Amino acid sequence: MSSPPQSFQGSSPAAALARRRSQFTYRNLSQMASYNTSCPLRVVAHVDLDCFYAQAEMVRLGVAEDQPLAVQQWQGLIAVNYPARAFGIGRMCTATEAKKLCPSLIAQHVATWREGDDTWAYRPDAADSIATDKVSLDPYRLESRRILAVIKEHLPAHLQKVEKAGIDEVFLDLSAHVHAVLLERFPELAGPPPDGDPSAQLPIPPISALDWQADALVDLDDEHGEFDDPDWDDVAILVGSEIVRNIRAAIRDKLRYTCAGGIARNKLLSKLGSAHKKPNQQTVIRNRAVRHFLSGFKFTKFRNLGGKLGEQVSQTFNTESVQDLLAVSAEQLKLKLGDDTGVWVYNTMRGIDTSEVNPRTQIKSMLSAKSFRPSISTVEQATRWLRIFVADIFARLVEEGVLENKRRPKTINLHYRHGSQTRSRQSVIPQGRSLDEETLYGLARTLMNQIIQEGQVWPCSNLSLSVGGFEDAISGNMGIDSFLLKGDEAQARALAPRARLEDEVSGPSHPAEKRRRVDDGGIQRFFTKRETPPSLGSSDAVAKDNGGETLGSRGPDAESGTTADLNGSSVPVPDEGSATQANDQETGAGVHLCAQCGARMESPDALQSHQDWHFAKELQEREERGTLVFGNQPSASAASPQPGGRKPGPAASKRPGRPKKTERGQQKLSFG
Ligand code: TTP
Ligand code: CA
Ligand code: CA
Repeated sequence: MSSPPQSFQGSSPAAALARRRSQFTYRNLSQMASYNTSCPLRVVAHVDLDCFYAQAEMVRLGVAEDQPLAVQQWQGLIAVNYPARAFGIGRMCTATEAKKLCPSLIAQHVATWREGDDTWAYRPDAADSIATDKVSLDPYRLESRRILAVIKEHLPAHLQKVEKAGIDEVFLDLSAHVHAVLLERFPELAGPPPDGDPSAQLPIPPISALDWQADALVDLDDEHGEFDDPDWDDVAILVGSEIVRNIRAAIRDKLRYTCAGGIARNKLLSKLGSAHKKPNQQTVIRNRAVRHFLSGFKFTKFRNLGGKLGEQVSQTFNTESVQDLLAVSAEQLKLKLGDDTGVWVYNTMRGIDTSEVNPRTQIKSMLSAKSFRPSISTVEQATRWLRIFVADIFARLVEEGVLENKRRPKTINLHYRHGSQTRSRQSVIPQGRSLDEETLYGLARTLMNQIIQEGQVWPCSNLSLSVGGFEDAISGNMGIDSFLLKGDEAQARALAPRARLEDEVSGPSHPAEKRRRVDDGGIQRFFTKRETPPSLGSSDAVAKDNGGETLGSRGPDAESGTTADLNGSSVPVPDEGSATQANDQETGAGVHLCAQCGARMESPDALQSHQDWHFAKELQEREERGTLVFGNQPSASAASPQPGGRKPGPAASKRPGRPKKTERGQQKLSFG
């Protein structure tokens, strides 16, 4: 931090005279230190690992960097490294096709759980064992954790704000860190404002050119030129990009992973930035380049506009282009989309995003699941899978410190899918003695027996077991966010996860279970993050019982980011009745398009795996939305959002033209 500012060159006295004050104020500068999300000098970065699972396998196997490698799941590929991409291999290929394109390709199958084994393993026959194996993503979860640790190590402990936004990506709010660096490098900023007036403008930066090193710089808007003197926002973002470059180098040196970075003034832009140049590069989007950068995009590529909301906006205005939407006035947007959504879309098209980077470190819940293709039809089969789920979850609980009684879950939940119906049962995990695998298994069996006793449950197409409501076993506290709420709100916050789980119970109720409806205007609104875009439609945000079917909303109870089940058969596909849109468009050539991101898949299975992945990711996003509560505006919209692009289950996909049922409240729950 104390190194001289080599990246800056001195400004000519003439230029300095020409513009004596910065356009930013002392107040703006101090807003950086408090992570003010409207601060015009804010610096946010997004870091995303290159071809993550593929790199994890390369590191594990110690293969050369130029060796083509892909990660296989059953017959499909779920990650492809860049040397393999050069052969035209992508996620849409089958393993066989990929080998044809590149005979030297290493196609490494993911690790799997298998009945009878008490741990996951890399097995040579896994690809042919879809009926007996379940994918384990533990190896990637562990690597993800190591990478996160390196990132945190390389940021000052008291000036870091890190949000794990997925298994291979983080957002960093670097504002306070950059603020500290600025004060150190430019002592003229450290003094009090003239006359103590915080609205006074800062002196201009004593430099005329910035050295961006190897960063990709996005071109500037028309009215700006590269020779315009830099202002403090440019300097701040440059310091941010130095920090990101150092973090990337540390990840590379310590763990041998490469990643891409995006540095900009908010999450929306930094995420677009990291995707701009891959692999192993970082892109800077200066404030003066935002308009130009965004104008070339389809808005459906933006965070939160990839799913249902984006689709609705593009249908309403008959375009997907940012450029077109820029011509639409705020008034028109509000008229067509409602006030909140209209304003949100208006701002988003202009690169304005005041959503917070939310540090989340503690796991809230864990999920282990499998979709059966073909379905299973006996208690014995189901019980065997329960064993595997329990082993999977218990291993993760051990990592969470359950043996040392550091943290433990309070509830266990079993979801069961038969045709278009989902049933679920939950129970409380008895406290007071140490939790072991047999206890968990016993509870899971009891839940399963309750479901089976209802009759008409076979065949079963999906089973998923989750534990949630984690508590710190020592203090029993509810987490820092509870303390930031007052009275009733905190109470609601504490009760809500349970209320929602109960609400999911469908089918004839177990006599002991009291159904509880969560009122949209009450508890749910505290589950909304400020950043959540307003959504469309009615205000019923609760997954609703539908004559024996649930809507498949799992509530915010799936382990996020680090979930074991971000793919294929290990993730529950949503209920047929829950889909609000057709996600699988079969084209004439037998190509299957993912309606959510446009990816082309060559087989229904590949599409299924891909969409299961979207689904798991959305569960994770829902968890994010569901767990952050401080100081947020009440907005019922995303209280329990339904994943936007969820694919109907296999049964539904055989009937592509079938209209999907839309339940009250669903419309507004669905956006990417
Ligand atoms: P991504 O970050 O989307 O992709 P990637 O890291 O493989 O490649 P890139 O260099 O373009 O960032 O996803 C992270 C991991 O999530 C990926 O390595 C594997 C998994 N994944 C799936 O299992 N299925 C999917 O459909 C996608 C998109 C990702
Ligand atoms: Ca990635
Ligand atoms: Ca990613």
